[in-house]
Amino acid sequence: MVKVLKNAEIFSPKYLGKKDILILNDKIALIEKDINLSISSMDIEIYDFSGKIVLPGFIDSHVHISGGGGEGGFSSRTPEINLSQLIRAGVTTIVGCLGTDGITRSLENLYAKAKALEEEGISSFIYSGSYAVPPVTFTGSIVKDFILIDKVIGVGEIAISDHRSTQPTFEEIKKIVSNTRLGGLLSNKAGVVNFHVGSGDNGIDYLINIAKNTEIPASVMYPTHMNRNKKLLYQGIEFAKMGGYFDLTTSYSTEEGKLKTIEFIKECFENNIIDKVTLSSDGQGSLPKFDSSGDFIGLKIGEISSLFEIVREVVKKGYLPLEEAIKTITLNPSKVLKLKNKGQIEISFDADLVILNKDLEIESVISKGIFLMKEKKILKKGTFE
Ligand code: FWO
Ligand code: ZN
Repeated sequence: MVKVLKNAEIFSPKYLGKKDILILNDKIALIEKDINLSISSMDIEIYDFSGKIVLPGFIDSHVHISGGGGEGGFSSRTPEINLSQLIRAGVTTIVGCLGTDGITRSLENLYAKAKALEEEGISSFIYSGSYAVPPVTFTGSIVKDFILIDKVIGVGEIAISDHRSTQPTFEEIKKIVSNTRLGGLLSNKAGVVNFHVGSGDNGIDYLINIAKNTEIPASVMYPTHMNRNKKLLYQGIEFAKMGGYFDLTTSYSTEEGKLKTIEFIKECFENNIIDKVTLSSDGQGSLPKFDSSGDFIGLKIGEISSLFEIVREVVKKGYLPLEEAIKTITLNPSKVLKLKNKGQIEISFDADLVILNKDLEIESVISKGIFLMKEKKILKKGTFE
């Protein structure tokens, strides 16, 4: 299967100018001006993308693909994600996770959903564990999970500084981080702990302590929801300066929350640490609200569409140039998660591409060389959609 995408403005994320892209099966084979193949025996699909922008397919490192929620009782358990939601959001690679409810949500079910999404055409990975410590695992051991379960690339989302956590001790957290480090090395995978950071005063103190006082590199620890408040953002910037990455959640329950996230991304750029920042959607996760006495007052659901929505707003406001802003959902997560062949428009990389129109709206999506959406029309639906 051979495709030539012609005349698009390419952001790899680095701006490559207007070039053609040759796709052979599921890989990017050539990026050059005026690619002309005259092998008549082959049926070559040629697409003219003049006036369009091509980006690497988006990587969302924190999605409750098999559902989440539950903080408001059984009827507040959120539904699993559908393939078309992912496609419309331009997400071609996801990492699935469990959250608050690691009891009625099983790792086996998370794994099956990740396999289903892979069968339906995108690239999927999962975190072992859930909020709780000790973490739920497939095999009874974090290290074994990395070695035996191919899709396991990390452990998460492990909750700290949150009333819904198991109030883990520093020793317990050190054990999880060290086992994850070892598991990642032995299985030749990222080996990161995706930490759910709540609004508690201690923030990511544990992580900064581990990075400062043990042999474990900061890059093993990957805290998310770091845009929950200003104090956390500044801890994240401190952590990035120690070599760590940190993640901001794009789903929001209020307009003011959305604007805060956009301002925080600008602040990261101005602090010259945007290369250590990723965005993730928390799609299908719950966004619960509790009152001052800790009583549940309601919840909304995370939207995977917020991932690029936030990036688009940051660019439209002129806070970051497109090639810098899209790093947060392509190149940067591919580095944290050590996803070879993902996150860039490069020769021999997977042909995962998002095509935007001039107004930066997602028009077409290609995953592993296959069109899943063309001119806003979904070409591949989930089995039961
Ligand atoms: C965040 C996922 C939160 C689930 O703090 O952690 O609750 O298990 O589905 N969501 N608990 C949302 C904020 C970052 C806005 C989760 C949720
Ligand atoms: Zn979370």
